[in-house]
This record gives sequence, structure tokens and C-alpha cells, in this order.
Amino acid sequence: MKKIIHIDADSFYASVEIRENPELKLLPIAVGGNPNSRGVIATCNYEARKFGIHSAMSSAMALKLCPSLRILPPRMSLYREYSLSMREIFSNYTDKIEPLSLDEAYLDVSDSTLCGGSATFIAKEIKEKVFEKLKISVSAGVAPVKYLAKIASDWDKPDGLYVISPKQVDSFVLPLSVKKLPGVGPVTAKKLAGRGIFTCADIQKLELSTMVRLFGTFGRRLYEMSYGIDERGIDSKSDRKSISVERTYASDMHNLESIFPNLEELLLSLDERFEKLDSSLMIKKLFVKIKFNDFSITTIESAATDNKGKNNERFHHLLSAGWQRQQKPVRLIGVGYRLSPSSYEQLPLPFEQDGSIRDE
Ligand code: TTP
Ligand code: MG
Repeated sequence: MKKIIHIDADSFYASVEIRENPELKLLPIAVGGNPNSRGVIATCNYEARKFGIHSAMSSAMALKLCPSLRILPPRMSLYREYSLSMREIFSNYTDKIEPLSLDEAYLDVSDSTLCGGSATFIAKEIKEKVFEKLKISVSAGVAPVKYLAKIASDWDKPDGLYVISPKQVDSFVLPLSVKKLPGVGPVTAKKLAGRGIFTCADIQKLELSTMVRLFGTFGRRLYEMSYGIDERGIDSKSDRKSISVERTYASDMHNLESIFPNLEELLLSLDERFEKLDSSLMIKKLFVKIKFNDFSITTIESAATDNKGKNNERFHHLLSAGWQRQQKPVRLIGVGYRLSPSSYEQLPLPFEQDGSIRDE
């Protein structure tokens, strides 16, 4: 039987901002984009949640709900620093850490002898250490399997610690709403409800073959989760190899002059996505994908540097070199980073020596 802890920081970006400026503590605050330019809320503190504000809501709407809301611009590099400090604390308890995002990670402490070998005491101590060092609170869930640890960390938020012991698994899952199961969004929940399935107990009344017929491979996973089963281990090495964003444009672009103005927006989106990933991932290479109007695709890549401005120049260069390949009207542009899991790799290499073009 495994001992898994899932840790998730409370209102993470907002908590960091409050830590940096404690005067904000009792005020409703949010981190997000400009309400005048269709910005959205990344997160808000629990004070602001009382007004009904939540992640992904438009900043303009948030201000309507709470006119005194302070909306701060995101400072991703700061959040990454906090994320790394949290990770350092986790690593005192186990090597088996699987980060899910900047503020979230699974820890497998099955083999740990610390805190008398008690996962509950380890989770409690981690919460204390994070607060001691960073002055932000995290919620922890402890369970014998991953998905239950994740549900548990959310059970008693903020500043929660919820434990589902092996003995409690059966009684915990029976009344559990299917909406709490990872992967069950509004569409699946509705489909399940249409069949009279609202809880894990309802799934348990069905045969595995019925679930698979109704929901494909996810049906098997739902069936297993309804019994508290989750075979997944902790993946300590992030297997994310790349991240990219791409856009198909309404009308084809016929020359570089019309192609270039799109690059900035693409790079901004790419960075936004990258900054939310596991903070130990490093950018190893840059790549650009171009789809021409005959649907042929060219991918071109070069090494990354640790300088953002230089990387953006290289993207510019790549876009130009990629287009020169075929010089046909362009319908899609993608930009991306190839990633490596640690910071040990040597990054800067001259573009000219490394630039390579690959046709797909
Ligand atoms: P979450 O852990 O989902 O949210 P949270 O930490 O702000 O609040 P909670 O107490 O409920 O855990 O996400 C972590 C951070 O990721 C969050 O602080 C901001 C960012 N984020 C976005 O930028 N956009 C989003 O839509 C979400 C959900 C989060
Ligand atoms: Mg969180």
C-alpha cells in the first residue's frame, strides 16, 4: 500500500503577492489582466472569492462584482521562485516528487522513515515548513492512491489537511460525487447523470463492460476510481518534452511582412503557458512550425539562450528561414519550446550552427 501526499498552495499567486505586500492581507485582491483590455483573472484570494470571483472570469466582470477589488499584474518569475522553494522543502522528505504545476505536486512517501513513517505527520510538517519559510499556506491531502490524495487536498481548503486512510477508502468513495473524479468535466458529468450515475456507488452498480461501452477507455478508469483504485505511480521525471501554441489564420498570409506581426502575440501566449509549467523545466530549443496553403508543413528549430530578448530574435529568424523554404501562402503558424527536465544541460549555442530545418 502506497502513501501519497498531494500538496496544493492556497490561492497561490494571490498569496505570494500578499506575502510580498502584507498590507493587502485583509483586502479582496486578484492577480490578472487589465479589465480594459479583456484581461482575465488568474486567481484571487479567499476574501475576493466571497464576492463570487474566480479564476478565468473576466477582470471587468470581477470588478463589477467587487468594485474595490485590487487586480495586480502577474509576476511569474516571482511565483516560480516560490515554487522552487516549496519543491526544496518537499525534497527533504522524498525524492519521489511529481510536480503538476507551479503550486501543486504529488509526493510518494511510502518509504520514508521520517516523522515515524507517518504520511499524515509528514504532510503536517511540510505545511508548517512552507509557512515558516514562505509565509504562504498550502493544503495537503493524504491517501493510498494519487487521485484520492488530490481530492483530499481540496477537501478542506484553505490551509487544509485531509487524510483518507486505506481503511477509509471504501466508505469515502461510495457517496463521492462523480464530479470530483479527475477527468469528469461538465460534459461527462451530464452524460453520467443522464444514466442516473451521480456517485461512485452508482458506478459500482454497473459492470466494467458497460462502463467501457459507454465511455471507452475512460470508462475503465471511472470504474476503477469508483472502487478507490488508481495504479498510477509517481512520475518524478517530468516527461513533457515540448510546449507550443499555434494559430490558423482566417486568411492566408502571402509574405513575411504580413506574417511577422503575428509573432508577438504567439510568443506571449507561449510564455504564458510555459510559466505555468513545472518550474524546474528548462527551455532547450526553440521551434517554429509553418503550414502552407497546400497543407505542407515545415518545422525549423534552433538552440535556446537564457536571454528572452535573444530568443525572440531567434524566433523571428526561424520564422523567416522557415518561410524562405517554400515561399508559399501561410495558413498556420506555431511557436514552441523543446524542454529538458533539469537545469544541468548547457543551453546557449549559436543559432547559425544549430539551426536545422525539417520537413514533415
Ligand atoms: P490553482 O491551484 O488551481 O488555484 P489557486 O492556488 O489560486 O487557488 P486554490 O486555493 O483553489 O488552490 O492554480 C494555481 C495558480 O495557477 C493560481 O494561483 C493562478 C494560476 N491559474 C491561472 O493562471 N489560471 C487559471 O484558470 C487557474 C485555475 C489557475
Ligand atoms: Mg492552488
